[in-house]
Amino acid sequence: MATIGISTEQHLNMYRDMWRVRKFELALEREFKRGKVPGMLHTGLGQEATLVAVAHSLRREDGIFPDHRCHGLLFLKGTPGAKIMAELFGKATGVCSGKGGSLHSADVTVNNFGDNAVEGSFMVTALGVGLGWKMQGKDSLVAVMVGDGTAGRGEWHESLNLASVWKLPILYCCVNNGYAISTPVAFSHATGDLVEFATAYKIPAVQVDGNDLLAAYQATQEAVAHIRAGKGPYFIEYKTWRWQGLFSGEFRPKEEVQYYMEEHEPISMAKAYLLKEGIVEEQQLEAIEKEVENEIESWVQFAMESPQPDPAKATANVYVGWEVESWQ
Ligand SMILES: Cc1ncc(C[n+]2csc(CCOP(=O)(O)OP(=O)(O)O)c2C)c(N)n1
Ligand SMILES: [Mg+2]
Repeated sequence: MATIGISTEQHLNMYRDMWRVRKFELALEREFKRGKVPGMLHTGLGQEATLVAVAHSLRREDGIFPDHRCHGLLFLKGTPGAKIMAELFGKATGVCSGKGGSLHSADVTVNNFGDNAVEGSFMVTALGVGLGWKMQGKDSLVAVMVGDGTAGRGEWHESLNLASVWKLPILYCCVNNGYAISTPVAFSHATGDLVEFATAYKIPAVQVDGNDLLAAYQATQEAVAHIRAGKGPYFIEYKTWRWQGLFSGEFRPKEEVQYYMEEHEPISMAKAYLLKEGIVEEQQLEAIEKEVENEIESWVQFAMESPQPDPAKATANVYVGWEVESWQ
């Protein structure tokens, strides 16, 4: 049985990928607390439906600029998951030889152009990629993953403006999880509905429930079709919620926490839909969850057993003109 033009296989693939993102982040958080993952950790927990909707709407040759909650998107884009896990562990087998970590991992083989610790800065870099591809006549697009907090940055506005003027193939994926660190969206922006910024710059824009997998997927599909037809950029505001604060401790009202973690939790919502529509049996979904558990733990195992990077290669691939080694 298929709904909104989605085959049963596609439903199951998306469901599986939501679990992959969830279990990847849970395993990472566990190992972070054990001191195995260096640096800071921001997870995409709670935002799985948005990440999967975007990943399943892109082709391998499309570009991504992932933000700090997009570990899941890094492997859903095509980089082997074990190499992403190893990268976050800072190991030599990581996709950037352990030098990129969470915030600077890139993989040009799948057109993942990497994150940047300066929020919003890659929004202008994305203009360059989009302009280049447009000039070359490619029908690829570049997806930019940005949080709500980034809407206060100058680059946000410069990027939306020029993308609109030049009709660039950019998909703005605004992940509005309600807070930047602990500041509610409406406290720091002129509007709490960030689509309004895009509309002001004459970019087609929609707001969608980012915890509702099918709603998010359908909106992303429409956006992608618009961009591939050469009509210029598109902006989607995915309304979602992150499980994690930026630091330990809960600052949000307990009713809100309960709502998003129990009643409006993306994986339970997807599961309820699949069962209600009779698309799959419950045992099939349970089997998927178990398979994913094993897959993710094998990535953790790989990362644990991998060697630390060679200090002699610390500067390789970091500065132009210095020793160059292959990333692969
Ligand atoms: C220019 C800049 N200012 C501040 C920071 C520190 N910082 C890291 S994450 C973050 C909050 C970002 O909020 P949002 O974009 O809503 O993303 P979320 O963490 O909620 O997913 C801030 C302020 C930064 N990385 N870059
Ligand atoms: Mg936010």
